[in-house]
Amino acid sequence: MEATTAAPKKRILSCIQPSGIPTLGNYLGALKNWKTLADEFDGAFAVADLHAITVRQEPAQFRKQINDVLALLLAIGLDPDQSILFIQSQVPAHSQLAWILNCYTQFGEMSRMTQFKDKSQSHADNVNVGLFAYPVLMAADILLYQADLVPVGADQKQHLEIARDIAQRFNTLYSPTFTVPEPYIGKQGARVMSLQDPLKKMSKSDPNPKSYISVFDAPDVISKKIKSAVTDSEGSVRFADGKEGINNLMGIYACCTGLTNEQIEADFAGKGYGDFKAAVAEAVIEELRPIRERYERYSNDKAYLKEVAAQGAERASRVANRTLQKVMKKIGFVLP
Ligand code: ATP
Ligand code: LTN
Repeated sequence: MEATTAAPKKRILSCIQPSGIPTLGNYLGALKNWKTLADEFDGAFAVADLHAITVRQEPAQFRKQINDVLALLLAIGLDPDQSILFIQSQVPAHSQLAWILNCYTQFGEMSRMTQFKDKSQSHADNVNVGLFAYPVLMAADILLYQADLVPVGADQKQHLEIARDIAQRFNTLYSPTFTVPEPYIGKQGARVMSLQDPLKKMSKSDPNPKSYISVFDAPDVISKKIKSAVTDSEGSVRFADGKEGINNLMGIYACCTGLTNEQIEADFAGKGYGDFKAAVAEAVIEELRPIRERYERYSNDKAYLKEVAAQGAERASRVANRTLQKVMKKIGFVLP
């Protein structure tokens, strides 16, 4: 019989910051796809806790958020035996490579990052060097694993571009060392907007909790928040300019049910916003129910979370240290 050698799967890597409780926006826009990606590719997924300290975190709360996000990765169906699931700070190579790459990154190129400009305005009292160097740490995350693909939302495109530039620069200066990562553009990731100001994206760091749905919100809380979502005075469920509140709810509904805008418009022709909002709430509750139930199981099992993190850190370190050693050798460090 003819031997068949399957091409190795491409490596895909993504991370999420434990900077708050993830929202329906994080879920529909990013996390929901990760399970599918983990089945198709060789996946590595991390809780980017080092990134999260670029803004001040309260220690007890921070510890809880890190565990919660790890529990959430399990709850969305990621399998720690299939993918590498880890906590970034438990793999020291991230900090080590980030320092090295800082020395191969120009002040000028970092100064052009729009997220830095935005965040230094919204956290004007704490414009720290970490906030400035954040994209270099992200480049280290990606390059350590020789990731071929990185699924990112529009807000992270510029950071991925820098990771590519840094990789190419290092490869040219020494010899091929890093895989140059490509953005992974999956099927149209939903961009979920704030329920209170549909011109702004739904964000877990929004001071008004009515503006977002957390993936762990109980059903009655979800219903209340959707009921009080800002709409318009027209009263008809259709997708159109100037109807951003309704457009957003239609987008959420479409993501949860798989219906198209045309089908939604037909289903709700002649019905009011009350009926529509009740249907959206029901769809969101059903979409999040299994995630929340599994999350509750995992988040209460601290011993299991610890074990998953330890196993993930070990597997991640093996890959990451290999790259780090290569880099250090090329630069001329004396290795132990
Ligand atoms: P913050 O709200 O604290 O600025 P964030 O909610 O944007 O953070 P991140 O951890 O930076 O959260 O993002 C994780 C992933 O979720 C990213 O891939 C990002 O593109 C995606 N994402 C975040 N908010 C939304 C949203 N409202 N709609 C769709 N995708 C989103
Ligand atoms: N900066 C990203 C989170 C992040 C990331 C990464 C994403 C940190 N390291 C590596 C992809 C690859 C964010 O805020 N969404």
